[in-house]
Amino acid sequence: MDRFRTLTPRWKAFGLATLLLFIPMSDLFAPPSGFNYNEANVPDFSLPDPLLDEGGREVDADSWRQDRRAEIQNLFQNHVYGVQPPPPPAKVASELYEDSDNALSGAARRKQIKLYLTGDKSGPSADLLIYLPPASEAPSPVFLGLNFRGNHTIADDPDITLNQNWMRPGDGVVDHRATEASRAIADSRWPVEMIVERGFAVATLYYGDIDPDTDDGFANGIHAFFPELQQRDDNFSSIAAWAWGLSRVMDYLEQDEDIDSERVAVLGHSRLGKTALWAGATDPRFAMVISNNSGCGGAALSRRRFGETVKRINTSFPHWFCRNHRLYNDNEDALPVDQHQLIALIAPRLVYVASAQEDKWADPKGEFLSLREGSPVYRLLGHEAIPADAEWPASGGVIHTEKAGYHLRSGGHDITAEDWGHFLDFAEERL
Ligand code: GTR
Repeated sequence: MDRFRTLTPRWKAFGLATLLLFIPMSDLFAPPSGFNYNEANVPDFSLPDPLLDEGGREVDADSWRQDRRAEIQNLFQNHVYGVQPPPPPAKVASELYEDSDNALSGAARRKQIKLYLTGDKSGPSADLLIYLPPASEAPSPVFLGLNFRGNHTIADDPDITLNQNWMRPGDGVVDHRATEASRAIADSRWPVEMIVERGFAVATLYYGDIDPDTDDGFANGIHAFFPELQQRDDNFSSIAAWAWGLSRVMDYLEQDEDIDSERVAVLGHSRLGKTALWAGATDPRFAMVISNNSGCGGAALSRRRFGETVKRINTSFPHWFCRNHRLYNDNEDALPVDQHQLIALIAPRLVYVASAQEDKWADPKGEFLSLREGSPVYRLLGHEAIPADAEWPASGGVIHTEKAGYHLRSGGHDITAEDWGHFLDFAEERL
């Protein structure tokens, strides 16, 4: 290993490429063993009906809006994601510290903003990076998403502030801090030029600015400001914290004249896709919600127990969900909700679920089914999402309807320019 470290980057790349030639494609995407990846072994289950309330009464459009929607949101809060603090009384404070209309060789305008999440300049802050279509006169619709490794990783742009906060280990991270070597490592996930060229802005911030992604007893990040929300079994989890942070960004976007805050699509990949869904469910200001490969605890139905399970996710990441969620380890049928009801909470707003064929760990079929099984609520409210008789499409398949989008990309767990192409096609027509 030490020898490998001393090689030049070019030799490293050559070595890795040669190694990859000898690994079969199927092994590259191989998910953890000991879990079910066979459709025939998915157990029988029945899903809780979003249109029957807790007392077993049928719900109509009025009672959905008045009672049932809140009932389901509370169930998710109590049993899955935990509570969130209320919005701070003083709205988020912000400082635009950089603005250039000549970013990415003139392809975009770039703004960098410090957001004070509790509205208090001595409190916690996050760095928001926004790319806008150049010379746009009208406010732009925007895709807002958290990123995994700092804003400086999303584009080949030396003027992006290098993140200083704690990070999980990985490329270009030394002693849990980003280094210059991590610039642009995630640029394939954020095709900024393509997005702004199609008239959309893109806004992003590092999720660890809100809460470091580690099981640390909720002692830091935004959690440190709300210790009283931890002494309970529906405690303020990390996913709830990241979602709460997205709502604070929305508070800011409502004040930014370059942004059309009625047209904000909140999106996320993987754990950040779970987060985008919960943010969309809890904050109706998001006009569109996009889950990319969000899997267990995101778009995938928990009762299918295909790929990652409730027990596994609560064991590997005890801080992501609230403590009550552990009651459902190996006990999914007892959950009072399943993830199709998370989709239902987004109705009648736009919702998009993207899956990848080889991403078995995330249960791509289960992601589709929860979108379809959440759709009766759209129909109740007079709209179409995914028709009840729609089948899971084959790899490469795309379904776009009035209110819902789904596609199944070939390949593995990732968010790519191809995924973005579909999001843009959908948003261009409907957002
Ligand atoms: C995995 C986890 C998934 C997914 C993923 C990610 O380890 O099991 O649920 O969230 O991490 O966020 O990249």
